[in-house]
Amino acid sequence: MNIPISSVRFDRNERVLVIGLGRSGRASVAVLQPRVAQIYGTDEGPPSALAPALAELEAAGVPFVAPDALGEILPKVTVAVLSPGIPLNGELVRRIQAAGVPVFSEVEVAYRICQAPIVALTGTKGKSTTTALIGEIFRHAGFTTYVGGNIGNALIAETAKAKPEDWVIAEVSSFQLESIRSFKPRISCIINVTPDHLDRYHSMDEYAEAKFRIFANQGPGDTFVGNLDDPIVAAAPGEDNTRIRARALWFSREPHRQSTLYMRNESAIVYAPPTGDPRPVEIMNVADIPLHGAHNVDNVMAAVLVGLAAGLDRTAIAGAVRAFKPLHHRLETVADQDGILYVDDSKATNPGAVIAALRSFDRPIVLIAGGKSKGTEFSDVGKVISSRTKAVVLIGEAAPEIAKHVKRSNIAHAGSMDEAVAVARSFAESGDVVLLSPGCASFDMFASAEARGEAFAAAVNGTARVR
Ligand code: UMA
Ligand code: ADP
Repeated sequence: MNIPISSVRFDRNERVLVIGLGRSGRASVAVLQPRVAQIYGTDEGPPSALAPALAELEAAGVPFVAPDALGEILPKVTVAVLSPGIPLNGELVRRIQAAGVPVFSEVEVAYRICQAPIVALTGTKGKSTTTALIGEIFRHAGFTTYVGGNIGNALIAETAKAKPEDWVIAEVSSFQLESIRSFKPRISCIINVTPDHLDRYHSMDEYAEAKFRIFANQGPGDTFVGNLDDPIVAAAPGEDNTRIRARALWFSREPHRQSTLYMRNESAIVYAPPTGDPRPVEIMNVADIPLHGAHNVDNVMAAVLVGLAAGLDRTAIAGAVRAFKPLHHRLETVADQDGILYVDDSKATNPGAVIAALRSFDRPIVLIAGGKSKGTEFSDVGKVISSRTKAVVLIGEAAPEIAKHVKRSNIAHAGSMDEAVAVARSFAESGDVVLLSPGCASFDMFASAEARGEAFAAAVNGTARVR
């Protein structure tokens, strides 16, 4: 079957196979079922884990086809929608492609059905914080705004609701970008590219290339916003400066000839308009940012520059930043007991995020780190742990590997979060911070990074949190 992929419109001509029945796949089924001629679902997960998804499909009258029975339906399928957690080069996807079925990521489909302009943001760390902040900025400026994607709620469910005059703010991961075709955000943004997911990518180059797909389809009417201080992002335009066809706007922590937005004297965020009156304009004071750490100034600058690129009012932008509430599990203070601050940074799932977290405190730190490694090196973070912590309590599979790179600091090991908190508490004194910033995935001990953060807060407070 040879279908011109640019013409797939997800209408009554399509018979769709949804691959993966987690959040992304189930949302795809719900949004596409009323639009297309036929929809099927498949998933490689064990039946026990799939029970809720199968019940949902059955109630909606959507057939589930086990991966080994796909041969029977593939000749009828015109397009497949892929969940981000399923690798593009895995056996299942290759079998579907070999049958002549084009495979699109859910984000591509979300784009094809979307009537509103899209802001798409990627990066290794800071995506959710910055995406949520951009959402608040557009809301403050008076737009009906839909926020979704890797942040948790599938993008397709949001783009399906948006009207042409609204905005959609999308957090996109490298996984989601791997199988886009025509996805073309009005504004794209890359905040940083540091080592992560090296259990899925062969090299940093391959990982960065997946992120760079965010601007691949953009043209002169679009804007790219990038972090000039990040060497990989700054190199995105390529040696001959032709890879980014959109208008490129940069932000940096120091004033720079190329920067449209920068920090002045570490105290103010300043806009240097790229067109019109070139006089710099102060947007806000750094002290008014309600988030810890220099990395969050990068996140704020990214969000502010996206707002400016969309032509939003400067006062509305600054007001939204000042009113922003930090997201859960990102340097979130969960208790202040006997002068010891307990901070949940469970979403720090790669070494770069731990470095950013350790640099955010000017008080002695007792760190809880470890979990399931994603194939990253721990030597750089080991040096920062050695210089900035008084003790580190290691948990999970990566504990021995991290321990190898820690010098000088006290090292302890724990088999559970309760034990880790008890040991950390024994090292801490009034004026210290006990920081959970794992630098690893959670899946060796917990169902998710969120569950790990909840376990930390419960161990600290002696009880589960009620939200
Ligand atoms: N499955 C297979 N084969 C596989 C892998 C998974 O059949 O090889 C099946 C599983 O049995 C399961 C389903 O696929 O039933 C899960 O799909 P999924 O892993 O894509 O997860 P979803 O629940 O659909 O959530 C996805 C994103 N997950 C991943 O990218 C791994 C969520 O990002 C996202 O919030 C959600 O869509 C809505 O957009 C999470 C994530 O960990 C937070 N992202 C990574 C990160 O932030 O580092 C990239
Ligand atoms: P993501 O969605 O990319 O995982 P989040 O906004 O959820 O990013 O933040 C997750 C963790 O990453 C935070 O708890 C913090 O430790 C770290 N972090 C956030 N922003 C940055 C940044 N700009 N640079 C480095 N680390 C960051």
